[in-house]
Amino acid sequence: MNDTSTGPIDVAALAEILDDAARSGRMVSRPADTTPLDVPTAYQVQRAAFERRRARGERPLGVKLGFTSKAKMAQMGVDDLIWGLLSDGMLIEDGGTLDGGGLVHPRIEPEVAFLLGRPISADTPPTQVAAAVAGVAVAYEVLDSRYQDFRFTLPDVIADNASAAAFGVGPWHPPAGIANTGLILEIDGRAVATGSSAAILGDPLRSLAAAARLAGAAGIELEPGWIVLAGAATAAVPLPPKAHVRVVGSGLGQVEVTVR
Ligand code: OOG
Repeated sequence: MNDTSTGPIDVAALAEILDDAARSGRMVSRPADTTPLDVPTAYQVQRAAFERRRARGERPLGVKLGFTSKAKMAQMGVDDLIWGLLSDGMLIEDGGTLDGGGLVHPRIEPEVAFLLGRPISADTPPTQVAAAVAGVAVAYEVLDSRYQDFRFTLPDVIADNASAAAFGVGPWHPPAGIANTGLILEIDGRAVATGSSAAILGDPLRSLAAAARLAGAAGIELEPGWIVLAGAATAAVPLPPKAHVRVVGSGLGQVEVTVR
């Protein structure tokens, strides 16, 4: 990105601060506390910070939706959907390990993921969105707000790439209805959150349509091979050091990760 300065906000400078915070696992102050950060500018910051990842060799791998369930909106005190960008550097292979030492105060949440077989954009008719899905899987997302106490306004969290830190997906299954799939999040063998994918906008396919619309408005077409994380079905749970996590989705198998 070249022209990243708008009005009083220095988009490139803010992107650098947030990117450095994510890399070093250090907290930074909330931009909206001191600057009139609005939602469109916050997405510019998010994009500029993601471009820094790309410049280091990370590859775009998809998008994530946030605040798609009432439980999440209530937990975080916000009232709108957000989206963020995923890279291959954030993906943890199933059964792999996550370096918790590099994170500020990680949380984890159970999700469902879509694998795209065809592109979708803001213009894709809603009836065609399901046809673009090549696979579905159980997934988790590790969130790590770079802000103190995991507290933020909507523009703050958007600038911070929707708190994205890491994610994992289980084995892909052929596209099937996942409008009411049971999800269990276990930490060290104990169920710590349970929910249904129906909590995700009534049907996670709506999340996929929203992802296409929101990313499309920012000039990004969702590409074949990309992963879309539909958003959490439950509130996020603190992720303790050395935890072993398993997320089970009914009919979708499981995905595991160990924190080291
Ligand atoms: C923002 C990200 C929320 C979800 O699934 O709702 C999110 C946050 O809560 O820190 O990814």
